Amino acid sequence: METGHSVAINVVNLWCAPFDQPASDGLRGYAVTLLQPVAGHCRQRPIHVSYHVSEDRLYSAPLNRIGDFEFDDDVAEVFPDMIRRSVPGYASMLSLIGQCAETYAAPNTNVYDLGCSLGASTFAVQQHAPVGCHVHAVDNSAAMVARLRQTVAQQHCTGAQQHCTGALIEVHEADIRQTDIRNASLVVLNLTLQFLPPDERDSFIDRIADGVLSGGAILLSEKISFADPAQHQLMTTLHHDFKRSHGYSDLEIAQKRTAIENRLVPETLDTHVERLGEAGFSTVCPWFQCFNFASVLAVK
Ligand code: GEK
Repeated sequence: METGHSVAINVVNLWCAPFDQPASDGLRGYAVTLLQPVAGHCRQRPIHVSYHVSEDRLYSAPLNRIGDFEFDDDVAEVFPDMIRRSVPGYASMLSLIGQCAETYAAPNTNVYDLGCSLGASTFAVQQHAPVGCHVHAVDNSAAMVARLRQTVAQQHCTGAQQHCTGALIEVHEADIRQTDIRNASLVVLNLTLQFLPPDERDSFIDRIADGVLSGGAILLSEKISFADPAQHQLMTTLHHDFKRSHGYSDLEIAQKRTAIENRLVPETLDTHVERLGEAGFSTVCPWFQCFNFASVLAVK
């Protein structure tokens, strides 16, 4: 892969494909190729935005005190590298989000990407969403939102900058629990529900379901737990092996685990499927699982 501003990788790959060579500033680089919709036909004209993302070394040195994991500036800086090396199947999840947007995102409706981080899912949606569809990217991390706003501005695809003829992206710094969901053809929760307190999840999903149009969908990806202790242990071991094979040391894995255990509370796949059914989604279909990560498509 060449370095520079015109590396032709698409928006799904961009979160997964670091440059092979370090950039001139010594940081590992990511090529960001955004595909500008042209006159309603998405994916016709690639535009290129480049920026650099540091390698995730946040837990590589021994820490005296391991605080709770926060989506702060340090995390936002390394986030694409962190998620690529931590979530098995992340690229597949993004790819299906794009495909679902093609199927479900409708003109004159809203699509919500709740817990958007740096916008990987947002851009996967936007590439496939039709003209007249509003893509709302919501996150309560100021560090994530600031970076995403910058990327969106470079892409010239906000409502304020009318160069874009496809789906418009609106970025909101907000708590997803306070976000009004209405006229939604698609809601994406890609690895976000797991960060809400478990006792708030039922009512949160109920509220989303109320805002989804008939025939609309929710796409939920989560880290999952297993009711069977042997299965849970096996999948946890394989997940840690995955992280090790992507360059994390045992110390990094252990310290990150301590930091995140109070913040990320996984539930079983059955719990998610039942909750979505009870919220009023008529077809609830797990479509993907890779070790202890799974994704469910639910259609209203
Ligand atoms: C992706 N979807 O790349 N309100 C708003 N945002 C929240 C809240 C909340 N209550 N709680 C957590 N977040 C992305 C990846 S990351 C997943 C999502 C991960 C946000 C939080 O700030 C973070 O940006 C995101 O949810 C979770 O497709 O780090 O494992």
